[in-house]
Amino acid sequence: FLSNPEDIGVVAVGFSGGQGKSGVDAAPSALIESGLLAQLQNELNYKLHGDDKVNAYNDLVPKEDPPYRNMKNPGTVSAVTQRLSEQVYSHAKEGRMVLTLGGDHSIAIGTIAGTAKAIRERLGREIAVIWVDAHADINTPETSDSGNIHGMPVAFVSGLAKEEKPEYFGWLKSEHMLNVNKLVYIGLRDVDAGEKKILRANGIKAFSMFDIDRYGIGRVVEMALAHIGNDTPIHLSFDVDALDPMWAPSTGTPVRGGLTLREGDFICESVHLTGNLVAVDLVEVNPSLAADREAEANETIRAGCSLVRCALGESLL
Ligand code: 6HN
Ligand code: MN
Ligand code: MN
Ligand code: MN
Repeated sequence: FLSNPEDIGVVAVGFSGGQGKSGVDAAPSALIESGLLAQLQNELNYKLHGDDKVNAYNDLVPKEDPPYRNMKNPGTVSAVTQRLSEQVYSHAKEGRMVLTLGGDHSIAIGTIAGTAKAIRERLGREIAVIWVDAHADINTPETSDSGNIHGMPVAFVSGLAKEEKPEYFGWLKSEHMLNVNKLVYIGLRDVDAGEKKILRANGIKAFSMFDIDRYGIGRVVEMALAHIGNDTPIHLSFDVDALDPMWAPSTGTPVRGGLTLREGDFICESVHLTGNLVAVDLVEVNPSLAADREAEANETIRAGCSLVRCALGESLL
């Protein structure tokens, strides 16, 4: 194991500034109230470290945060992800697997930066990232139509989007960065034209829903893991919108034609089985976006909990 098998650092990130819809900041408390951390502790026998109280990071929100290079809330997202990167780093450098409950997907700038730095220092290794999502989240500020930073985290953390100003992600240094050769996507089906160009130009490995229909989830996960290589520390960043809206309706940018819950769980189980998992993000659960609040929000929360438990080994017999 590349992390202590029994220790998990938990970071609950109540943050929605990477996109425009409120409610995604309420996901960590909803996941925790539904019993997720209790299950990890009591049923899967993990020792949990860190806060089960939710970070709101209100102290980091600047008085004014005008758009910069077309990005919305750039100062806020930069400051929050920088602080988050330090929190994740401090768990990962102790050898704990890190579980981050988001929040919108912009927070992956912080989680990946923190894991990458800690694993470089502790193991002298580069991490790999498995990004499970309907979207590629690799817009640069210039290619983005929306200006929402949750559509840009991969560009920043891989250095494809460059910025010097420390208050606008210039705090990201080479030790925080992800090598795009060690990135693999699963579940894509809504990729912007500018993002497709970026994926092609950089030869980034991506398995879309087409590939899943064509090869089946088993082969796709096998190919994804083969691309990363044996024995590589893995950071799993799971956007709940990778799942079909049938399973995860309460999310900010749902796209039909997605993964079944079983396919999502299978990805998580397979990553667990490698023994190389060092960090998991679960993001974009938004309990307030539901046509029928109770039922749809609860379904989405249940799906999110299932994914996390599978990544942490629940289905092992
Ligand atoms: N997410 N490609 C779109 C954009 O605004 O850049 C959607 C991004 C969605 C981000 O779901 O984490
Ligand atoms: Mn998404
Ligand atoms: Mn789109
Ligand atoms: Mn995403």
